[in-house]
Amino acid sequence: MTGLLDDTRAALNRAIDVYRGTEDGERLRQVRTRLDEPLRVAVAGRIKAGKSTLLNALVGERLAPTDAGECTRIVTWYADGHTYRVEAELTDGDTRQLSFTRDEGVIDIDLGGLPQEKVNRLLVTWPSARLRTATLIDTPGIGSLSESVAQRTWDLLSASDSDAAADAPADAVLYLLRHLHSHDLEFLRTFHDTEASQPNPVNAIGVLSRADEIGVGKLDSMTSAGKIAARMATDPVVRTVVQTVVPVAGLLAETAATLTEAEVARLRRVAELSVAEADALLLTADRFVDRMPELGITSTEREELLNRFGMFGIRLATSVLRHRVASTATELAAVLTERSGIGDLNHLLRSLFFDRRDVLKSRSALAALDALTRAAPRPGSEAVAADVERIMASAHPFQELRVLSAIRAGWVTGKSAVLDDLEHVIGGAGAAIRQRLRLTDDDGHDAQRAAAAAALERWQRRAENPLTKHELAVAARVAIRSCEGMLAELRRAS
Ligand SMILES: Nc1nc2c(ncn2[C@@H]2O[C@H](COP(=O)(O)OP(=O)(O)OP(=O)(O)O)[C@@H](O)[C@H]2O)c(=O)[nH]1
Ligand SMILES: [Mg+2]
Repeated sequence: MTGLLDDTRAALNRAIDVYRGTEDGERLRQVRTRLDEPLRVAVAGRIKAGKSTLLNALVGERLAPTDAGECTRIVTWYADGHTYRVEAELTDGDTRQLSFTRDEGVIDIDLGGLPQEKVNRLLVTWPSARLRTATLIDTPGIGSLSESVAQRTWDLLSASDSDAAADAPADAVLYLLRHLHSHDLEFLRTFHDTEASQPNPVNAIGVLSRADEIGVGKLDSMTSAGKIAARMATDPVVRTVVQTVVPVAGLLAETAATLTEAEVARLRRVAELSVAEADALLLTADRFVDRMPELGITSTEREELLNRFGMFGIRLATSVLRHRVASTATELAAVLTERSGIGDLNHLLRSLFFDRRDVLKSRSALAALDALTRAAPRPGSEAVAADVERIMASAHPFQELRVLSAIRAGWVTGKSAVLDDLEHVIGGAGAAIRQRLRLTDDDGHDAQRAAAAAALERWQRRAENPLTKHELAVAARVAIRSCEGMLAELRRAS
């Protein structure tokens, strides 16, 4: 894996020489710096899909503004750093430091009179262990937005832009999809069409967002959401754009991460009611705000609870408190986190993005190089283009990603069990050996060795079988290399 990063760095160094003295040379140095920076993950989706809330849940702090405010319409980067700082990058190239306030953990950025359309992006630097693994990019919702805002979001997500080296797109994307919004599929389709030659699920995860609202906030909402997400994940269009779809109740996860004892005290009042009384009170949001004034929580406090938990969250939290499954804020937070689905998303982020950091980083850098050599050829740039082509064609991780795309695009066909095995072996469900071989944490070294050897034999047989279709045979050869790689890694570890 270090080999890949080293090769990429060497290609970048050559390109920096070739473009020395030009504006592009400076950009390339930025691309090189970026190789060593945290992965950049963008959160994208339609307006009000719950992007900012989910971002906050991932960081564990209420950094991104949700609901109102002009800042929700500006692309905002959240990066780890030593100091708390907010910087605006203006469309004319200038940067300006902005002031901000923090109230109950919520940060509020003051644009200082800057018109929102003059701001290219905001960069929020925030000391945070979570942001050390990945820089998170909050994007304005796509759909019913001004063209320029939508354009900026596209630029961010599309690596094929000729200015890619300058605009530095994200390395990976979380797409938020909402149930019953046909526009979401439209959105995915458009994205797919612009990159028709290279469908690319490899760096994207789909999130069925606001999952608690499915089934109108009933206590089994998350179960229904799980079934819907699983179904969405088999949709051919969805599969060409994202690796998988997970349901997440971002609001619940955000609130769990930032829960206060005062909030728990208020919820306890409801939990102390009889089941019948509580059920009647929690029938609708309006009832919850208006009924039972004797409860000792004001209607403003009730509205705040609604904003923080949603109806599902209030029902769940009060039921958990009543049954003494949890009694403190810490205990309740653990239950809410568990139920929100954020753990599953974190797990996917790790196996599909963070464990593959080097591949995704190299991929972004090579895409930038490729775009530059095409857009601005100059003496020596053909050699750079040749470097890029050689690395892309020969590096095994890229071959794996290509096979994964090809399976998802329907180019590689075969029995579904065979394709499923293939996807796993090449790392489609995670790059770790246990994930590739579908083993559990209990499976030790010997079990892994045996499974890898069995997989190698299986794929060798398929590759050599004259009845295997050409595309599958090509994919099988990549799978063989993956198996050999696993065996070599296991030998080194023993
Ligand atoms: N019930 C529920 N509400 C949510 C969830 N996530 C977000 N919301 C609410 O949906 C509204 C929009 O959430 P945001 O996080 O601002 O959504 P966004 O996609 O960032 O919106 P824009 O940036 O304006 O496009 C807010 O009122 C949130 O409280 C969720 O998981 N469950
Ligand atoms: Mg937002």
